[in-house]
Amino acid sequence: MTGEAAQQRRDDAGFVMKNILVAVRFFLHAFLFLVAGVFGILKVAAAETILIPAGPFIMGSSEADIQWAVRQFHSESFDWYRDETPARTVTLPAFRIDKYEVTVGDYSSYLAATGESPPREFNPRHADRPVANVTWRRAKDFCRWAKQRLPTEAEWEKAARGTDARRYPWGNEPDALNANVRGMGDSYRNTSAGGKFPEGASPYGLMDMSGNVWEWTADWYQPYAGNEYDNDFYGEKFKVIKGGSWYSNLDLARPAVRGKALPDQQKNYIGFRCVASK
Ligand SMILES: [Ca+2]
Ligand SMILES: [Ca+2]
Repeated sequence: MTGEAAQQRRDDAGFVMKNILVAVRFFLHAFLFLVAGVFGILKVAAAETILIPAGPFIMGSSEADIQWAVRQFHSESFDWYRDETPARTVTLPAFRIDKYEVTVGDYSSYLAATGESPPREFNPRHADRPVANVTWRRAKDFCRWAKQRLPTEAEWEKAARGTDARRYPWGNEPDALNANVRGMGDSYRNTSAGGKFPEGASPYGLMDMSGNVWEWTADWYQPYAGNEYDNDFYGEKFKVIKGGSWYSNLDLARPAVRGKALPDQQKNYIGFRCVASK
């Protein structure tokens, strides 16, 4: 073999080797991309949910409950609480509800997948904090994309209070250290990452049902069956929001409270979580 032929063969071998490496690298990248994509989808599709069993619970506030609230929070008027009455038994089929409020990270995945524009003040670096500044429609669209839906007011309240008519997710006492509410006593001036208040968990183990962000429900602000209170705000104008926020006091963080917001409102204290029928 001449020196030239040997050189040619080495060059050929090098060429083949280089092509194999390029192909391997290509397939490796394709594989990693696929894995990342699958996990990205799974991460959202598999947001941690909790089963709420079928059965009755007590929804709303009794006269004794609102008398307690007026005394406890030195409120000027019983009228603030009339829409929560009467307390009554509501029976629901089983459903699954998100353990946490929908986060900025969850919403980033949604934006990447759909090409929707981000809500106001959206900061992807706060991935584990609840997303806020979303209209009711946007919240609804997110839940549909995640193959879920917004909770009804009744579903939300049962998930928050359980079946024993307690005033808060954790019990009856208004403990300011169990939720991210107004002020820095709980260490957070604004929203906090989901699950920072394990002592404030609901009987089913849901996090941040009191405080952090108010949460959109599917329902219009309508009078409860048996509610005699004359209220101009009832009707198909406001959607009910639940749980109070980092901007609310502990009175508003009671799960029986019926907050209300216009469906197109975007507030830095309103977010949401999703449910699915069992
Ligand atoms: Ca706070
Ligand atoms: Ca909340």
